Amino acid sequence: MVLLTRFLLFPNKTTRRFPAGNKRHSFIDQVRIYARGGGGGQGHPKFGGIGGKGGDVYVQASTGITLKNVKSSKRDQRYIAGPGDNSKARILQGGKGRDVVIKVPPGVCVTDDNNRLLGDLNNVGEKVLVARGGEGGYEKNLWNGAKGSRGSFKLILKLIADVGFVGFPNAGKSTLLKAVSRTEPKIADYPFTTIRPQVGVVEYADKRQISMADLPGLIEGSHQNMGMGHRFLRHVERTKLLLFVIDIHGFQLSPRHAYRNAYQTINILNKELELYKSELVEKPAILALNKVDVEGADKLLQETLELIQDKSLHSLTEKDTEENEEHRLPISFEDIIPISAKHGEGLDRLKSRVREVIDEHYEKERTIQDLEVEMGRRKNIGVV
Ligand SMILES: Nc1nc2c(ncn2[C@@H]2O[C@H](COP(=O)(O)OP(=O)(O)OP(=O)(O)O)[C@@H](O)[C@H]2O)c(=O)[nH]1
Ligand SMILES: [Mg+2]
Repeated sequence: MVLLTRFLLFPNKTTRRFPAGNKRHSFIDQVRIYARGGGGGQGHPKFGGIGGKGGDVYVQASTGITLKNVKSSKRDQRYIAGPGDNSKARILQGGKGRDVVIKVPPGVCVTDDNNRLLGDLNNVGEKVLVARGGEGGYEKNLWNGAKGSRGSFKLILKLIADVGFVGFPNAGKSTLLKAVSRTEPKIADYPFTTIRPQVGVVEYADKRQISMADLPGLIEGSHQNMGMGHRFLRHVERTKLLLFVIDIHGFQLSPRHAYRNAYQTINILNKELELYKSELVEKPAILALNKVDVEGADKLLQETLELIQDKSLHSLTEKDTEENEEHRLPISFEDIIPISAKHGEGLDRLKSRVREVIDEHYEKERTIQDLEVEMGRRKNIGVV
């Protein structure tokens, strides 16, 4: 979809095509696997011996690994644990079958084929059981070891970063990441330059670090997976703060598409996030209005700020105003900051506000968690 759009939109700019061949797809954020627990060993009816349990298959978060490693380490992606040992006259209790542990990077969530979540592996060492080994043979199962459980599973990587950039293509997200961190993302004057998420780390004077994820541009219909929207939207799920990066001059995907002013792009992004997952609009958010250095920005800035402040005026896209109204859960921005990512204007303020908002939010979360723990403890005391 994205590929096609770019070819149609920029037929003449062949010199800066995407990287050749597989390189474009080298970022793998989803792998499908098949896992089967080992069968239980046979029991020994004569001596009452019990067969060993079959091995289990786990997925575990580890360091120094990517989903690409997982994908390339095994062509068929079938993970089968070892069978339990049969009970023998000399060793009545059969040994347990060999476990298989599939190592994945932190940030992976594991679902079954029906997209039911089995586990979120956010921290190194956490693991989830995907296929259980069968029971060993004993009297109740007539000494026959049971088969292990089996199934197909998806390992889906959701980026973990403190801040996620949300914006239309060409808004200046990558330029911003480059300006505030040491990352060197690709920047160009055409939409969909960023085709995979990239995380940069912003370091403050006191060495505090905050990670920021530059995400590919979203478009109208991203929530329905237009332009691979789901692949990109899911990466904002785990961020603590959304940073809307908006081109104050608006956006037009191509001459065939409608022009959207800055205010409209904010509303469309709001809607896309909400329709993808309504919890997303409850995340703390900051609005950065970019490209204030370009001529005409002052007037546009003033107009946009007025529109944002005048909540009764929802001048959305004419075509789907009703739909938007129906779904709208407006994001309330913690702050609105005019910036020029290219020339560094407003970036110090942006950086310090990002930090403050994260800290405020984190403090709040911790207090609630502390309270819950505290209450849990009290409850326990009551019960005991
Ligand atoms: N004048 C001006 N140009 C900017 C500013 N920020 C970004 N640009 C330009 O806008 C164009 C797009 O910038 P990118 O950083 O690639 O935009 P992006 O949001 O990452 O775009 P995608 O990756 O396609 O989603 C580039 O030509 C940048 O140089 C700014 O503050 N002022
Ligand atoms: Mg980009």
